[in-house]
Amino acid sequence: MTHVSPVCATPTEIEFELVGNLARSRGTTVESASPQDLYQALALTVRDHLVDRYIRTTEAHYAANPRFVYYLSAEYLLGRQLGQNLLYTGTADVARSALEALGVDPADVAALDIEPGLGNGGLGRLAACLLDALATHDIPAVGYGIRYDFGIFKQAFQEGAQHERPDDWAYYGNPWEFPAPDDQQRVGFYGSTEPGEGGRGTWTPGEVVLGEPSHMLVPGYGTGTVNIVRLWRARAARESFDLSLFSAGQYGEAVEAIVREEKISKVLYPDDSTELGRELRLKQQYFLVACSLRDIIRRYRLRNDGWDAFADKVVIQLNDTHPVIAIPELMRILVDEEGLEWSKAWSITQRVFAYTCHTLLPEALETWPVWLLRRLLPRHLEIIFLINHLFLQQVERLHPGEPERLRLLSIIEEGGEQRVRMAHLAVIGSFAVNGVAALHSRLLTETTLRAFADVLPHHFHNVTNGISPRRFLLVANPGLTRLVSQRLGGSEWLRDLDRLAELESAVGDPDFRAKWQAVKRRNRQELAQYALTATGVSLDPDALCDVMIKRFHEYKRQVLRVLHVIVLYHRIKRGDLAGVVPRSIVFGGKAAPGYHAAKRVMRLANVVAGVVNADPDVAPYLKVAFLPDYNVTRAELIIPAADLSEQISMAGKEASGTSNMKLALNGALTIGTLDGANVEIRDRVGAENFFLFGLDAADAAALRAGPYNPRSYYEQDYELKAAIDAITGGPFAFDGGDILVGDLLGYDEYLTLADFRSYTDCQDEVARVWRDQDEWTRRAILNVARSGFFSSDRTIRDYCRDIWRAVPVPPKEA
Ligand code: 26W
Repeated sequence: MTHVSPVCATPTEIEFELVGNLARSRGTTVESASPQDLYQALALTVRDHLVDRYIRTTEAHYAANPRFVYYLSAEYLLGRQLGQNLLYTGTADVARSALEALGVDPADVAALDIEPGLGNGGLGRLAACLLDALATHDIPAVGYGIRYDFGIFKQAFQEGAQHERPDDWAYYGNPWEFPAPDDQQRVGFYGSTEPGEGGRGTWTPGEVVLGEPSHMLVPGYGTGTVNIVRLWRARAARESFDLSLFSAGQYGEAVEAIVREEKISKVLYPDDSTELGRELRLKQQYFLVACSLRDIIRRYRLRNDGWDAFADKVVIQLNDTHPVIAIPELMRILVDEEGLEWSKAWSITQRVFAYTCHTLLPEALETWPVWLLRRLLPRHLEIIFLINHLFLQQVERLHPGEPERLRLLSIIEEGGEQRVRMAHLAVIGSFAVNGVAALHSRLLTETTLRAFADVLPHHFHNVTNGISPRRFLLVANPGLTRLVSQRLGGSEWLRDLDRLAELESAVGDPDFRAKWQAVKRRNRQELAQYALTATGVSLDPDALCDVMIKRFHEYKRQVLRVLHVIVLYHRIKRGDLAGVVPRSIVFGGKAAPGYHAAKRVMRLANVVAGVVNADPDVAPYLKVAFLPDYNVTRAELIIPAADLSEQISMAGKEASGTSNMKLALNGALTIGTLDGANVEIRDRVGAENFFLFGLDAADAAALRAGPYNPRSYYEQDYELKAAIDAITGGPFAFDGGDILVGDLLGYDEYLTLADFRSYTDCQDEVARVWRDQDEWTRRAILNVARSGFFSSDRTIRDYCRDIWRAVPVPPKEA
């Protein structure tokens, strides 16, 4: 393993570079620089320290002509870049001193750093954590994505209801980005096809849009490797501006084509796990795929000829179904444009793609209407039909006379409007399919993709998700990072997270536990300060910090969390304090703008927060802070302060979860169901250090399948009844509360009421353990010590070994 020593820059050198960048790129001086000037100049200064490494990385890659991993993802949540890049280049301390010497508060500059919010939630942040680990382990890799002008909306609350504002994240420019207009691509849409021989065809698109790339640097930690993430932005061709219309005074019409074409990368779809099926979304997907495949081929051709080596030099990981149209696109390029035989092209294609599924929810499995594909991508539809036909023929030969099997496997969903099932296309067109946690991978083969597990048993893998310890410890939690480094002697553990196991011996050390508690308390204090300015809620830094941060979705059951908060409120009001400890309840998360049921839960959480926080009787015991606009930056503030991690989805619904890992690695104990990666977290940290409650996936599925009567739980549980009644008629009534309660009592799709008692009793156990701070701290330390497995480095090792067959190519030392 190479280890790169931090660059030898002194405060004076950094100051010199900064002042130089202020002059050359901003045309100003320290005296007259605006805060934005200082931020941009500092960003360029830090960036300069990565560029040498990037160039050396590309040289090493060129020389080795290695197998490359290409990660195709419609979403990336990279988080802020400044703090990370200062730490990765070892310039954090010198930069701070340099700014101070110039009379500038480093915090003011850091606060201006942008967060590219180019994703919705777990899937997007996972992509960023994987890129970080790829670079850290010197794996030749490029991430491909879309450079949305507007990222995930900014969230604010008005009377407790979510309001969405556009996120023009790069309004003042993005200093971390390198444009590469020379690598522009042309992407066709619509038009018509002509049939040819042997499965070949010719497509004449009716519209052509340009894709212009830029890239951001993805540095590895403790190594010289710097990879890139290449993001595509749609640009209209010059001819799209109609000068004659303009001259005739028809200004709007003159730019109509430009607006239409550039719309493709205008905005991220803010829908998490709900299928929308809009034409623009499919356009985005094909735009990403067409540009990226062309770029991959361009890169391949820099060192290789012909197609024989393609599948050895290229592996393309499809991040969920969003980029799956890449499969027919590669077939189209190989067969129609390159003139390869269908079977040869198919064998290359199948050896190039691998597919990760991130969900179990049926409504999140993308399907596209056949009519829409026929209109937008007519040639791709023909290819999909041919792929399907040949595949079903093969199945028919192996299992003759089983039409039901064919119906289940077919890429085309029949009955009603014909639709293309993108997950089926993904499985058939790739050499490996993986789920994102052990339970999820098993359930995929037993339920969602069961028919395929029968015919393609060797296709299926599990690769449990992981998180970057650099982002979520080094950057987010400097206090804990320092403490661990002191104990372990140096910071090498940040590249080898299994070494956290050495903390086990510290559990019995009262001095270490005291330091641990002091770090937590300081982090809670910082969170409290932020919560006060952002929401006006004052949190007690000594109270149990009880955190639920994730997208709002019914299956995640934020409503269960709120019901328990109401229970606590009622207990405190009636003086029943036996099971009560002071708690700060923290929520963070966005709901898809059109997802009304999730928005009602959000509204309820805010209504409860308002009542609870205004009541002096409960103030010593309970505060509720719903921090608006949850994003990576906010996560970095909340997670280090957390003591309790709420992972309470209905078992069998959460594919993996990753906030569960982030929180455990920051010393929070989990209260959770046996869902997603919770199962593996509990296996590793030990059942005695995990608060387990609720139905497991099998029991939940069985209960859901039979007659289920949520009302009986309501009628038989006094505290549950009181909590729900307080929403319909009591202090927590709000516009929409009746619908929420009606849903719960009438159908309760996610078995909230069935799990309520078990959850509430488990929370009593949480309170009991919290009273014994030494015991709590022991358990927290053990959670951290035993969570090394959840590093994205391990995830990358698994992918490299089981799926990608990729090996490190370290650059030469500087
Ligand atoms: C078609 C609309 C749509 C949009 C987003 C469908 C599906 C999605 C994603 C698959 C949703 C997502 O982010 N899934 C999450 O992926 C994480 C990373 O693997 C997991 O940890 C979460 O459990 C899973 O919900």
